[in-house]
Amino acid sequence: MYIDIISAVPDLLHSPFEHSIMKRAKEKQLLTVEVHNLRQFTPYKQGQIDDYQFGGGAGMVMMPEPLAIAIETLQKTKQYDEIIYMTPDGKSFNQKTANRLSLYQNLLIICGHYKGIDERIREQFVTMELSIGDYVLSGGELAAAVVVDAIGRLIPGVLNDETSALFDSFQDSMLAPPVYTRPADFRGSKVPEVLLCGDPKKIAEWRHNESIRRTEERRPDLL
Ligand code: 6GU
Repeated sequence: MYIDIISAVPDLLHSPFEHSIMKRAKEKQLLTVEVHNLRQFTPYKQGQIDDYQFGGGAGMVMMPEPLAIAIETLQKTKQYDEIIYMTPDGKSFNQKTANRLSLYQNLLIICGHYKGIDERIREQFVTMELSIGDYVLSGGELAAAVVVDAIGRLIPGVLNDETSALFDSFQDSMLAPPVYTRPADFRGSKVPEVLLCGDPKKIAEWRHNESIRRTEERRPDLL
């Protein structure tokens, strides 16, 4: 999969994909993330990309021309399955959307800043608008990193044990069960006996029940 990201603050997106699972996805050439500096596309002097909003009011708005040029330039080499704008007024991103997006070939993600981007870019280019929760971030970059990470690990072949994403929280609308590692006795607190019994059926049953219990307790809205 190829994910292009347009950002006014590309430095914010340099580290997130260089570690752990995202690093492996890149090494295996299953996911290529390219971050594009919006300023490189502006036709205005001194790299201007934002301006005061018509009608007055505090805060700058990202101008349409640099964004349109950036999008059109990238579209010359790729046909995007979705052009996604990261915005707090977008649709709430969840595991179901991550699953769907992980099946695509080319995605373009636009990160907004300041008061957001000119509405005409949303009308003319954007095909999907995503928010990562009901709070406001200074820009779309951290939200884009969240979305790319959630999608990236779902691309077939990225996770070592291909089944492991199947047991993630939310993958079947349930939270994951508790997990334990060595030592079996940590300062007097012991690992549940069943996990040491060696019977895969019993262990699977225990995990399933713990998932239900945890979901009822913490996220009854999911059930
Ligand atoms: Cl996608 N962008 C910004 N700026 N704030 C957010 C968000 C996105 N999702 C939640 N808050």
